[in-house]
Amino acid sequence: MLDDFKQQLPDMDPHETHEWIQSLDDVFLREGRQRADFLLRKVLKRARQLEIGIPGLIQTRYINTISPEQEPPYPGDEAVEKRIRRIIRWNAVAMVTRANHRYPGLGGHLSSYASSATLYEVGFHHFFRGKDGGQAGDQIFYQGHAAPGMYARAFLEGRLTEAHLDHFRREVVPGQGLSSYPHPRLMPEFWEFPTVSMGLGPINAVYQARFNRYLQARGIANTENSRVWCFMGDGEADEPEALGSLTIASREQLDNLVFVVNCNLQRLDGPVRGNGKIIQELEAVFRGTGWNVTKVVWGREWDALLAQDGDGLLVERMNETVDGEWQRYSVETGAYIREKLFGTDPRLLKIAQPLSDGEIRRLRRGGHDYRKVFAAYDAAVHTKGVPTVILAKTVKGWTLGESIEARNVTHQMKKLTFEELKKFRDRLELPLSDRQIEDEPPYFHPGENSPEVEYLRERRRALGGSLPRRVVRPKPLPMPAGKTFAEFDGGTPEHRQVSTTMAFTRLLRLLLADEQVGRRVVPIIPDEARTFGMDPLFREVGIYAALGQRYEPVDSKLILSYMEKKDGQLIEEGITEAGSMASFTAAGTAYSTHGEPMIPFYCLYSMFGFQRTGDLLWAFGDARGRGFVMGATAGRTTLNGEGLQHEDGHSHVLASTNPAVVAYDPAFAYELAAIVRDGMRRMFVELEDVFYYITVYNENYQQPPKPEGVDDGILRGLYLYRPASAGAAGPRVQLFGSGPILLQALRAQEILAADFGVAADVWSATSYPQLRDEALAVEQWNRLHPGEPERAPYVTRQLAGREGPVIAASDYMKAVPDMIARWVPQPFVPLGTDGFGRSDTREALRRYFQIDAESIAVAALSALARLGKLPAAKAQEAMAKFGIAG
Ligand SMILES: Cc1ncc(C[n+]2csc(CCOP(=O)(O)OP(=O)(O)O)c2C)c(N)n1
Ligand SMILES: [Mg+2]
Repeated sequence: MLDDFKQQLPDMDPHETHEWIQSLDDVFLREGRQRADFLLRKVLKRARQLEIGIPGLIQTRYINTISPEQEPPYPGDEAVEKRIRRIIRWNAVAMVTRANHRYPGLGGHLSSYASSATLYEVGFHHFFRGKDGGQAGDQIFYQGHAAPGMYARAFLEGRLTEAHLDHFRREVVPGQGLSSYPHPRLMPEFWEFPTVSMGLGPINAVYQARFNRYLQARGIANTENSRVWCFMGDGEADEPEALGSLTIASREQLDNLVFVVNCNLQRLDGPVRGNGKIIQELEAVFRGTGWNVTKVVWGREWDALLAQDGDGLLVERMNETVDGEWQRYSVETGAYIREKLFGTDPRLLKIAQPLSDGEIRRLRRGGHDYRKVFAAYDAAVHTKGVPTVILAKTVKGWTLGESIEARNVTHQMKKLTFEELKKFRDRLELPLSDRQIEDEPPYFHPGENSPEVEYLRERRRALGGSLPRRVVRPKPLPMPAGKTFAEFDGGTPEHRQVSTTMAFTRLLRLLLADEQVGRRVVPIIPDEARTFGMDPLFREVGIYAALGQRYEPVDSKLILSYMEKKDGQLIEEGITEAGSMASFTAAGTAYSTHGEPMIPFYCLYSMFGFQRTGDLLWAFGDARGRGFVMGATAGRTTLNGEGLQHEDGHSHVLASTNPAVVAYDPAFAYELAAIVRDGMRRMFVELEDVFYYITVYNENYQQPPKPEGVDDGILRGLYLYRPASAGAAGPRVQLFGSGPILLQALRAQEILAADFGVAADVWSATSYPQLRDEALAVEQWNRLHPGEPERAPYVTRQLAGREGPVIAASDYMKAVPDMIARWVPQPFVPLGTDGFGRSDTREALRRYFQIDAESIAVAALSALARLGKLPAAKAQEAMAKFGIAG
């Protein structure tokens, strides 16, 4: 108890101390708790002014942080802005209602935007900077479910037509549809940041603000005039990603970041914190992590009431009233509110007395009062050294009428009835007749030359152009010098055994040193650099650190000491795959956000990529991010000692579900180099919106030299690496191997030849997903061209005329080689690592999963026996010889 006030200093003057405490006791006894509380807060405030260093309270009272006398004058034309808001509100509702009227089941949301319209409109009119004249402007993360409001605004501005609005959620016709939520993949000239998967907007926003600083510090882009605005829901704050990375923003002093939390007290099913107070809870979290917090709880109508609250009773009542009750007040009459909120004390009733029931009902919440919102934004953009969060209290479904406003079903409402529309129209004072809205609500546009449209356009012109808007200013990069990749083509000498992870690290170092593109390379590592042998980079390129290095590192005497610096190139994220993904996203989209292509290499434990942060990787694909994800320590048996939670045998299955991914599982350093080179070409020269997933392993072996003419096969996903020796007799098989398991296939080739007289051709399968994609495309072509000669997929052509069954072994699940099974003309036997991993030696694990050389040989013999090309006894003999149980 009271530990936070503990201190070990001796009391220099106990008498004086006693006097202070005595005075407090007196106040408490004579004047009560409220007065004591008031005085203490005053004293604490004075202490702050004197910079005594008392930490701030993490929770303040349930009132606006900015008091009325501190509010700046409102700079806009309030009447015109009000009409603009009303028109946008109407059209957002009209769009969703028409869509669901015509096509029941299309869906859409009315209430999220209805509660946040003012929050956005104040931003659009007075704060959000656009992208005209080649500027990056602000980066704005819109709440996904508020998208209808953004379309309605773009319509008023003349950027979208009625035809566009009438294709809300009907996107199959190219160029016409409007996507349900912010999806750059679907509307590449409109949306920039995918947000609708709750929590991803906030975490990506934090790292976006951080990456803006990185670009600035490294002299790549001037991002001083970019501010990141993140709009999120109060329910969204439940997601771990939403609040999990707040400390980085305060630690790195990201005053270029503003969060706006739309606290309508409701999520999808019901209240966010019915028994508590979400605003107070969030305030404590944000203040506790060092953010500047501005609460916008009450609209201006409350100011006069609070001004009379000399006893602090009203504030106390506000403090103790839980959110479930506030929500209730939103749907109740003024009389009810008078009785329940003010009726607890005659003094409170007296404060409310001059107000009619109607006026009590119309006491607005802060987030609906543009003056309060403006004051909060204005304070935020003038705050230095810390990020700001604005907690704005609103009503979900505000203005939509009694049956929707603040009801628990509000989130699910997809259309308004005729009666509701009439009331809505009246409330918005729009000149639409009953007849006009009878069938379905028309869109309302006041005309090209109306004061509303002119005002809105003028404001956007002054702030640098319309938003939301995504701009790509194509800037192809030159290819890295040929020598960067050539080194890997020679292989390593026999005594030099290296893993593909080591080869990759070498390649990354060469790329970083490359004159053409080196400075654009962004290595991103979640506290795993030493595991991957990348620690030399700490010194070579430095670790990005907003504050530089304020200490002498423990290893400063070593050549490769830990080096943080303000313009460091490597991003060492610490243990956060989600944060690393968010950095990867900011870097991988910098080509559009800032017009500066960056080449991120995100190096992670492959188990903790698609599995742990699959949704962020999905959003990366949506955002059209470009870059390399390097799944290190790959393979369920190659990473052998780490057991069930580390040994990855399925990331390639998960990766194959992301349409933007180009995935490879190379065996040799020269393959890796060819793949990275091609990735550079496709993403940064040809500007394709794809990203690469490449697995690299930690098994050391001699890296062979590159055979002639295999580049095409490496990239397509399969090539013949080592055919059976010329003139080999006996039955034949085809062995596929990927990653280090290719070495097992090669050893199986020797076993089969030496012990069983079977000739095996060995292929390197660098990418089953690539083979599959091509085959699917060919298959579709054949389906749609029934009159033309059938085409054969690459994999089928490669295997045409080859003899014997195909045994495909992988350190991944059988589902990975199985991706091509349909197009393999021969009998196909996938071998893989299905099931949970476990720890043991590599040899034991590979035997256990039946992907070692002996198991591959047995699989080959068994398949030959089934084909009648060998007696079954041969396979049984092999099983007995190798101790493989039946
Ligand atoms: C990861 C994820 N889970 C669930 C959903 C489904 N969902 C959409 S909106 C919503 C409620 C949003 O509530 P809140 O964040 O408070 O936003 P509001 O609409 O109230 O502004 C939910 C659960 C989602 N979009 N993303
Ligand atoms: Mg909400």
